[in-house]
Amino acid sequence: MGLGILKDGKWIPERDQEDTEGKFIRPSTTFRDKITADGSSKFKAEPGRYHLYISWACPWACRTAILRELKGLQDVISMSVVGAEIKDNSWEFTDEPGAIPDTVNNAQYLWQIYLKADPNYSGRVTVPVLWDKQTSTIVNNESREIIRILDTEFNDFAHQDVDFYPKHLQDKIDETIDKIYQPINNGVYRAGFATSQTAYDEAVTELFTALEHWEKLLETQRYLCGAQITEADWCMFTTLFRFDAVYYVHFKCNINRIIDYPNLWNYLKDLYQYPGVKATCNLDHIKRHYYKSHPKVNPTRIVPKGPNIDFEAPHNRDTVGAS
Ligand SMILES: N[C@@H](CCC(=O)N[C@@H](CS)C(=O)NCC(=O)O)C(=O)O
Repeated sequence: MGLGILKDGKWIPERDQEDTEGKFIRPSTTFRDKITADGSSKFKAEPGRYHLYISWACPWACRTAILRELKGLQDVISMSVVGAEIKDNSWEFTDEPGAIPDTVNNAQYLWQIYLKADPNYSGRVTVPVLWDKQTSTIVNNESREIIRILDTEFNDFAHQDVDFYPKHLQDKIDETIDKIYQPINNGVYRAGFATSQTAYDEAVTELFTALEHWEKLLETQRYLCGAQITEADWCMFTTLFRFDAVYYVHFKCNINRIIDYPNLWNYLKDLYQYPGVKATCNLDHIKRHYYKSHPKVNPTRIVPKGPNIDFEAPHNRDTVGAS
């Protein structure tokens, strides 16, 4: 059993690994439309029109759940949550704790949603998915674009004072999201899914070089782009939150743990304790997903008991960068 794929509208339970010389290459996503506040795209921001499909396990999907929560869009954009494990039919709607069934399309498997949007679809079936109930299609399945849509286009229906993409920091936020993507967000996957020593060595070295860089920077500023919390921090958060419980062991990212870096660890607790974030953090789904869904990486599919990590412990970040 491995990860499946849709080919010309047909579900194939096992796909060839996308790799070259043992390197994991993440293919780009295919639904890239935008929702706009003024309706200048075909998709106008309206309450009740859109639905978000996520997994609590997935760091990309959880970014979008965080933005939905923190912008106060829970009653504006509805949401389904798939079960933790990827099996022969990939992401599935189940009745396990934490999952939320698909009441919009009544699908059993996420690939059915992709086929509803495009009956001949070929490609990976990934979360997150932003769905338009009005035209019955997928608007977008790229987390970075979905968070931007939620952050900037739904302001008529969102908390008024919450903006993670403030005008004066926009270039810096985009640069930072770019900068952490390859070495950190995707870096843990490049290390974990590498099938050659060289590819693994390269990924893990880049990952820890990047972590050291941010560790140093966070000595003097509270957040990645300065004193203000932004989208870039939420992009970093979902990777750091999974790190010690999953990536350190399962993906062999074991040079250091996040709790070994004083600034990154306090920063992680700071973000976790931001009001609303906890509701999007489900370590049970996270651990079961990773350890049970990648039999090539963990053939016994045993889920480790630990580690115990106290994300509620006090942090020192309110004093950092205060002049
Ligand atoms: N670039 C995408 C990546 C999404 C992605 O790869 N999601 C993973 C879960 S962590 C997935 O659904 N994988 C299923 C598969 O590859 O078949 C994004 O940021 O939204």
